[in-house]
Amino acid sequence: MRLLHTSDWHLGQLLHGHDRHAEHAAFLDWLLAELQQRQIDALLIAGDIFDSANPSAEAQRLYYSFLARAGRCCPRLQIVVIAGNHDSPLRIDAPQAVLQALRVHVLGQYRTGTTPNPRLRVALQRRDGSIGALLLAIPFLRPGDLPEGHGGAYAEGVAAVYRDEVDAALAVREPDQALLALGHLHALGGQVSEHSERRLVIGGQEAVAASLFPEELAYVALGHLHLAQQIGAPRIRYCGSPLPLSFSEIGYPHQVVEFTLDGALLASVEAIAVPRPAPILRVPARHLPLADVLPLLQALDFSDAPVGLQPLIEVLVERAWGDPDPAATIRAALDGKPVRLAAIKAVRPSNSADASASAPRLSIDELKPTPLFERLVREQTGSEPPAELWQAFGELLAIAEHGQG
Ligand SMILES: [Mn+2]
Repeated sequence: MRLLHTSDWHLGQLLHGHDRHAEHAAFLDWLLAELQQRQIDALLIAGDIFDSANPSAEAQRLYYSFLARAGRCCPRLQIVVIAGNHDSPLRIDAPQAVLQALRVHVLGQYRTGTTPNPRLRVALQRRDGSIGALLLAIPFLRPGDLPEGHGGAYAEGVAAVYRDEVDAALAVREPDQALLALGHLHALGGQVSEHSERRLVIGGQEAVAASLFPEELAYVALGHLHLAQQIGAPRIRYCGSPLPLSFSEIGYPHQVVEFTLDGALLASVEAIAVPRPAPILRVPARHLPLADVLPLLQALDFSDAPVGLQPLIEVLVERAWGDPDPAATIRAALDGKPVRLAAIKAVRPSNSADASASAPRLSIDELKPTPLFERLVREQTGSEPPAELWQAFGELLAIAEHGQG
């Protein structure tokens, strides 16, 4: 059997206000062609289909038209979708009855109190129609989904659910069937991306140990971390997001993962690089003074790309103490170029005398709203906050500390 593992599409995502629709559409076209050419039997989608619990109509249209086209182009393909932490579990589940006809199995909500839950065990068919694998598809577990009795500890509750479900699946699978898992969680030891994955739980430990996945699981298809990586063993894997979802991810090898089964065993694993539909780059690669950045921007030479596929650019610039805001100059340098300016990141020059003089280490006393505010305004404008700003700040502070009115 040939299976394909993907996750973290984040359809509907905006990157600093720029929509990713055309990039997502290009990815899904590419994915369809791969499914067809490689004669994939099952596509596993490990959560974060959408970027938000309330995705735009356009994002939903992309998703449903992909499922419909996959059903037409690959008449034997089975698709299993679980909800991630960005998805609305109920929204993922809602079209279940209709999608069944397309051989698409959706699992949005984990129903509390039903462990082990037969609904989570999806039988995947071989080409001859026999059952070749039993897939345990466990959507992202919210703290409220977890069974009681773990003292409210999130990671332990998740581990208990997985243990029970794996045990139940082991009890019913036939010896020639592979046991697989599809999940959306943070595995201990996984490398997280800056400014990307939203934390699963606020406070407390959210990462679960990979020892959760016993040897009997031939492959564990995970979603949540955007960097493709294996956790401990080649059979336990994050396939990563197919597109960079922040500038911190532009150096990643974005991919989907094909794996094959020989009976109950994992036979091969192959990472397939996803072509990047639009260039995403930092200019320059590290912060430089504005005078050095401008010629680099002026030298950027991109041929015209269709709307929505133009390069996304983050400009890195040094801004010394008292320098004016460089944004207008940077925008002017890019004016007329076929690029999308996503962000300008300015930092103080690291080696200048004024950096150390103007940025002394914060003392504990300064970690209070008022001195922090004063310091921020001084850093950004080079002068003391004017009276009207103090007035507005005071009103906000009063509301924050004592509530409205
Ligand atoms: Mn994600």
